[in-house]
Amino acid sequence: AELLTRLNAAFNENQLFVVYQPQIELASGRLVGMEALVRWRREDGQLIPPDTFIPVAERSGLIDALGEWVLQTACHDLLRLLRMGLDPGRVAVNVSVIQFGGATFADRVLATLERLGLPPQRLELEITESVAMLGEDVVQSVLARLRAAGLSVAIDDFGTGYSSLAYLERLPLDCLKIDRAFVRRLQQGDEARVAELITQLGHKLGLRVLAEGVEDDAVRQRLLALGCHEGQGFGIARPMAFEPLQAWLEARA
Ligand code: G
Ligand code: G
Ligand code: MN
Ligand code: NA
Repeated sequence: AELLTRLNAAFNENQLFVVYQPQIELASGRLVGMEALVRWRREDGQLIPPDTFIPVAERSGLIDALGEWVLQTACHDLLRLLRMGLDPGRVAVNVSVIQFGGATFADRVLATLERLGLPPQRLELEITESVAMLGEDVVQSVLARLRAAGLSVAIDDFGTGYSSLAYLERLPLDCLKIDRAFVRRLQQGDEARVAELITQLGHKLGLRVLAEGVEDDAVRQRLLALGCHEGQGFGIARPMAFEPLQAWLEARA
């Protein structure tokens, strides 16, 4: 409860900000997108990790406003970059299960894009398996509606949740994100079997496969050999605030 009070205050006092981590096509190195990640810096300078405060926001209902703010911020920042002549591809925004509960979620996402004049193809939503697992008609119809409008949908942290594979065929999806726990094993020169299996599963289902936690070039090469399409991680670029991201994009242009 104390954390929630502070989070509410932080939200109202603009102590939250969004950083962006580039996502590339592994074969070519071409930038295809960036993931928006929320950050909380307290007045004393300390960073609170989202793993700590997102669950609190989810339990309290603050996640609706917070998630909406992240989405708006991410779309605004993308538009600013495009107006500077910088093209980061799409922006991928994490969406919590709770946000899907609101019947107006899809409307508000589409209204935001329209108001900013951003093509829906510029936005990807990352949902976790637990969201997908709801498997409810609601989730399915929200995703279908957004995809019909041109958005893409990624399953985040794939392979770590309490998931059944059944929803993979039911839900309209575009991308599987291999959790970095499986990618880390490639780095240790260890078993590649789970990462390989997820990649093949993605191929079978006609989905893009994006690996998280690509920390060096050796891992990138191993993922490429497995047939994984895209990646993000410290070995490519760290999550960056707007100005460093702008500089990073300018240096590549
Ligand atoms: O950036 P970091 O690795 O610390 O993120 C930790 C977790 O927090 C990740 O699983 C990520 O999906 C989640 N997260 C980051 N930003 C957001 C956000 O804006 N909304 C939601 N729902 N989750 C987020
Ligand atoms: O949404 P998701 O749970 O995937 O959040 C991504 C998180 O992973 C971010 O908080 C980001 O800071 C972190 N991250 C990104 N790249 C790497 C990496 O290469 N290694 C590790 N250990 N963490 C990473
Ligand atoms: Mn994510
Ligand atoms: Na993840």
